[in-house]
Amino acid sequence: MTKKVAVLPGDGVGKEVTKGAIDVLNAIGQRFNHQFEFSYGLIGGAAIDTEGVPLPESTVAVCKEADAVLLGAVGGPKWDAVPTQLRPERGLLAIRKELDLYANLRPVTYYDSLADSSPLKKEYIQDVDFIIVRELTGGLYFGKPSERRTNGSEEVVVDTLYYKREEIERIIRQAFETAKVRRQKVTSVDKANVLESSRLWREIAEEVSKDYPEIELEHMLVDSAAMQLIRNPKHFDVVVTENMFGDILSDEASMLAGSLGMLPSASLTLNGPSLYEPVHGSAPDIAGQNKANPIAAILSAAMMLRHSFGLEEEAKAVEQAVEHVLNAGHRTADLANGSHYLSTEKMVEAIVDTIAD
Ligand code: GGG
Repeated sequence: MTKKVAVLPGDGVGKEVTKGAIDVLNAIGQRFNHQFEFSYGLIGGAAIDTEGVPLPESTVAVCKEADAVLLGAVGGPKWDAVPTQLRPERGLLAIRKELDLYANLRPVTYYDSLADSSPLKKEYIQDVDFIIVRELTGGLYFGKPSERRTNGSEEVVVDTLYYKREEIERIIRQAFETAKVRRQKVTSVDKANVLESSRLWREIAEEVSKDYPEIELEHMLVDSAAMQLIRNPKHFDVVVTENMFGDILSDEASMLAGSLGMLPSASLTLNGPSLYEPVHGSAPDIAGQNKANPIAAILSAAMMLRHSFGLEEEAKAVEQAVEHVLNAGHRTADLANGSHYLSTEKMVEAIVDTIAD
């Protein structure tokens, strides 16, 4: 099988971790006799520096010609003074909109050998296994108006939480479809005691659930969900929520897995290429130091094999190789608790060698 992968390394550690994911895809190609062809595009600060915009048209074209997209990370203090509409993060939002990547799947998996890396006690986190299904192309991050104004002598700001019914329905349907092949439970997270958008969200969740009688649906307010994720994370199977709540809750949930460097994601569309990226950002404090954890990017590549190419055995081979190296005691700096750690490249090498064995 030959597949075209568009690679958007972005900024900071994005470049280092995407390189690791490509090495792993090539190792999978060798072992299972597939060919991955890589083409490259600029996004984020790297694109601002050379093209003056965070998402050049040439990058969109590279993505649309590919079977899937692998993205690193965007952002960094270098672009802090850039106007909001031109910030590196705008590139991320724009590519999501361009490719209609409405469903962001963020699995949170517990690795037994990483129990000591989490600030939480092993008894709370052991066997945690849930997935956050985050709506990715609507809500506060996209609603208009989003601006600063002066109202007489007052400076005011406005952001708009806007959703169409069909946007809510399709993400909730995705959550139920995801739950079908898991433990058959959906937790719909909202703020229905305050927000009108959440009241509609809840109504639609109830409507969609009628098509899935075998699946349990519960509603949870986002503040309560933030607490329950720490208090009783094993309670969750599939968590579905709007864009900003999902962004915040998944960073919180990463602590259950030991580090943000462990969380992969898939951003799925119904038509065209889907996109795969680590949940973490560009980590400017360690960029260029060969110190970043490449596992989130590598596990994102595994999600690409599964969701875009239907290569389940290959995806499992990557996930098993990651588990194997962690069980063997290999750690990057974020997981090492101050003791000896591997560089990004050495961690990639350990995973590639395991796949090749
Ligand atoms: N790899 C993900 C990344 O670069 N994250 C930075 C960021 O600004 N994320 C916001 C979001 O995911 O909505």
